[in-house]
Amino acid sequence: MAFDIEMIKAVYARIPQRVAAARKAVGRPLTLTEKILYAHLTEGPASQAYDRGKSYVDFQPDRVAMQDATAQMALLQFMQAGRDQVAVPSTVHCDHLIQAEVGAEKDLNKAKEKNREVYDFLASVSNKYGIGFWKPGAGIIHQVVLENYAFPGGMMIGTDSHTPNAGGLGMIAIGVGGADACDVMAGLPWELKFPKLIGVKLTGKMSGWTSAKDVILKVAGILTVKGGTGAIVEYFGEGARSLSATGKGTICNMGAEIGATTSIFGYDEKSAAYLQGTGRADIAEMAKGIAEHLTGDEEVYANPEQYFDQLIEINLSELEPHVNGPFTPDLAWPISKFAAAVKENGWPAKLDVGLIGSCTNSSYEDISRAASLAQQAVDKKLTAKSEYTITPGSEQVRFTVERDGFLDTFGQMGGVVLANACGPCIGQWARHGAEKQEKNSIITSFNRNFAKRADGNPNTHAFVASPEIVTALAIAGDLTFNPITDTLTNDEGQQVKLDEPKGLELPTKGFAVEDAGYQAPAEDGSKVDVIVDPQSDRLQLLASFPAWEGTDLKDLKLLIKAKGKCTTDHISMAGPWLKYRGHLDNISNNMLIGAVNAYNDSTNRVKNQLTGEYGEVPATQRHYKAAGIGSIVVGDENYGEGSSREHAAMEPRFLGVRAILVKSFARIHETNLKKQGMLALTFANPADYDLIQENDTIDILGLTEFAPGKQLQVVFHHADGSKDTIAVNHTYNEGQIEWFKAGSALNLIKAAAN
Ligand code: MIC
Ligand code: SF4
Repeated sequence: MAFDIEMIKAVYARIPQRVAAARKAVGRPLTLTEKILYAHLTEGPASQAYDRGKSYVDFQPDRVAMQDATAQMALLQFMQAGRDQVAVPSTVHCDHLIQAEVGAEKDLNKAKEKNREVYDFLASVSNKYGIGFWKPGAGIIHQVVLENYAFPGGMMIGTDSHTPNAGGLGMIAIGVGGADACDVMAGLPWELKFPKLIGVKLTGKMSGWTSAKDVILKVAGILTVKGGTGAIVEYFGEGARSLSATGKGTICNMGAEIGATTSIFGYDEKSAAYLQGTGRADIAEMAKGIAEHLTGDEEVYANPEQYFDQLIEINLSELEPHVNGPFTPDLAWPISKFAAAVKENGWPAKLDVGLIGSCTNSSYEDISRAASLAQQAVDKKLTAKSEYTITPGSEQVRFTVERDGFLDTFGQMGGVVLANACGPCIGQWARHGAEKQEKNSIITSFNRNFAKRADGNPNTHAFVASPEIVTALAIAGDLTFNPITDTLTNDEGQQVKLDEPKGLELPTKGFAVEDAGYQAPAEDGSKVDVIVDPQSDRLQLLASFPAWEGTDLKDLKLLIKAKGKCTTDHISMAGPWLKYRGHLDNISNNMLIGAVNAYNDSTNRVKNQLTGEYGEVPATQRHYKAAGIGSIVVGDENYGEGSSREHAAMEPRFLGVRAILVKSFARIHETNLKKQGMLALTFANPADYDLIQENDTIDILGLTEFAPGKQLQVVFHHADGSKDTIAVNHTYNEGQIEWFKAGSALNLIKAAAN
């Protein structure tokens, strides 16, 4: 059903020739990343070598994947592109809109009721345009993709930042905004700046409490949330070959948290085993046939420092389990140092909830290892002190782990199985008492832990770890517990120790499922109607953004100068706002409500320069818009880190913000801004951030000569009559400048289709 074998055959026929041509063009041995990238050039075999970190290159991805919260906007755009069918195999996955409250079945039924309009819309658009549709309850996009669609040597884009999960199976899989997905589905090339390469050499072999998650928790600590920007991370070495395909998926998945474009492992025996285990022995066979091209050249791995821009080495035999957090995924603590950190920083040591699963960590291996600890809790008469939840990544995994008794074991420990969906990971968690905003701690096997993300409470200290560590800590109910060294007192007053977790990479009886939740599209979709009710508060057809007026931008107001971390969760919060992802006007009411105003350290309180009064950010901007006045947003480092949601770019565009001026951008967000016809600018001198004052009126000059590599000027007119003129940088190439001029990239596609 699910995978497109003809497409894969064509890719595998192409790879050997393309790799040979690339080796000639580049003139040296190749990394795996280079092989796959060169094999997916739109223009055919490589005739030249590209400059890493500099050249914009056009690629032809093999697949597109979209999750429901971003697919709505992607497909609303695609509907305007003037095409009958998608040009490459594409799928939609209903996973983000299911709220976790009491347990899988009830929550799923409630979600189907509440989101009916959106699900119907997505199902009918998919049906019309030839897109595979995974119903609510089928699972989380990245797990479903890994089980059904990912293949070694392929290239995929997905409208979710954790799309790189498929790198665990040797695919270049990159998170993008919906406008990028729209281009590829319309048959246009997909553009990316040729990435830099970070090599991670894994030596040794893991044992005991350590798991694949600890590799990425450690890497996040080394590289930080910015360190992977503009780079693809390639893992290799004997240690890499010893990890299961799903373990590799976990590492690639959370690579999104270091800002990496994507992460990848080469094809090996573990990939073959996983393909076979998931009903794709034919792909394993085909991959074997070109195996030498599905990994980096030997010379590269023998002398990696010559071929990678940066090299990290990790010895898996020495790697300790890690716990990262709170509030940021790169604050990495080896478990032996964590208890002291909890005490020194005054983080609540009492652990309220442990949550396992999510797209990051819900493989058969993860669940079986965590269940081995739950079983010990039962056997050793330990009553789990924290609440405990399990989010399976797909119906196939859920069905199989239920069959094999693991869900029962969790039940005996007091665990609650949630729907196969994102749930608590994205604020879809009706957590009891969260509204009281009490200081508390939770630990998850998810990937992100920004403030408010899970339950909306800014005082929830969220930590990230492997499912094994989450389970052990939930049993203890205490963050300062180290399962490797410490004992616990059981119900009979005895001191007991947890043994090392044990599990299986793949089910011995094979995977099983009754209804995986897939719906194939109509052969001929031309008769399918897509209905959007004009009265709907959840869906709204898009109107085109206006083209550039052809002049410099003068007399803009400062909407907000954001201070510190400003992720996409701060710019366009998820949780309660997810319901408006298909309605641009309504969702714009969350614009920047989480960003901290540098002038008063408050959120959602900015000065309205027309009235002199303080008000909420969206309302203030709507006031400027009504008055026909443009504005700018100023931000700090790594602005827009985190998610791929293009709402964070479309909302300001829709409400009349003209430019985002920051110290630096996260990749996906910068592209999203460009696609929507916004100006994404960076300070040539980051210290100029300090020159902007709250009452400034701002001009952006140089737009009539807007050109690649040429700075623009920004003038801040201060209230006292003085002014500062600064230079700002941008990364627009010629094509992207056309998007700006046309008002958006989509406006150009529409014009070409008419
Ligand atoms: C996330 O993990 O933040 C999300 C929700 O999956 C997002 C996508 C979204 O905002 O819809 C992501 O990571 O891209
Ligand atoms: Fe869903 Fe969380 Fe994974 Fe994003 S990170 S896809 S919200 S489970």
